[in-house]
Amino acid sequence: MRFDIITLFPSIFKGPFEESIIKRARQKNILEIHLHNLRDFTTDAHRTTDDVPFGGGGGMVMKVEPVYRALAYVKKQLKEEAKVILLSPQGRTFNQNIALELMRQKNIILICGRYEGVDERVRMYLVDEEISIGDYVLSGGEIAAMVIVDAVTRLIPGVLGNERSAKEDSFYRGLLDYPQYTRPAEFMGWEVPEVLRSGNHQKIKEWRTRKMLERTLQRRPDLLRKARLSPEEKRYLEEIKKSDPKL
Ligand code: 9D3
Repeated sequence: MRFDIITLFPSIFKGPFEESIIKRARQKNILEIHLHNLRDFTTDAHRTTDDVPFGGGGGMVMKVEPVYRALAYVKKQLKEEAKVILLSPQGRTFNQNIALELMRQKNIILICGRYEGVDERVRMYLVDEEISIGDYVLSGGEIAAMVIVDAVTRLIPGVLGNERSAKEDSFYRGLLDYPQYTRPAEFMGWEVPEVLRSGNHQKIKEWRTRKMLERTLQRRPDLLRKARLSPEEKRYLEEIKKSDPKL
């Protein structure tokens, strides 16, 4: 899978993309990331990427021509079609389902907005879809682009080791994780639940399932309404609700 990222600040990406899972995926050639400086696609002496808004008002607007030229440059390097995504506060809110959808693409071009906004013609004529990562104000699309690259990369087959498949991720099921512990079994008098040390794998599995449901019910009941539960899980959930009338 190949990502091309069009940004005014390519160096923001260098640290995060040279560590851990993304680094390994790039080394294994499962993932290719190409950074493009939008300023390199300007044609004027001042290398201008923004301008004042038509109609007046405050703030600057990202110009359409450099984005057009950057896209043309990237697309001529690709053998197949690319999905062009603009990161912007007006986009569809990113989630795990969108990550799964994007995983199916061979090429994704991410355009990172800056300034107070992007010339509307970028959206109208150059972009396939617009994505936001949530309802808070960022300084630009760069961190949002990193979020998308990270979430999508971990879904590509072969990126995560065998020990931990993407399918095990709790969000894949739409539920929160159960509590986890590691050694020592007791620290400062704080003990690991007995069941986890019992060696009874049937009991452990049931405990984890119950905790997963209990936590999701307490913290994210919205997720539970959407999750598909087995008859057994539904029974556990009813028991949890009965045992705590507040839930
Ligand atoms: C919605 C805020 N706008 C009010 C006039 C101004 C504005 C603030 C910040 C316009 C653009 C930005 C830069 N943000 C992004 O480019 C962005 C973003 C975000 O701010 N929040 C969540 N996801 C994203 S994706 C790109």
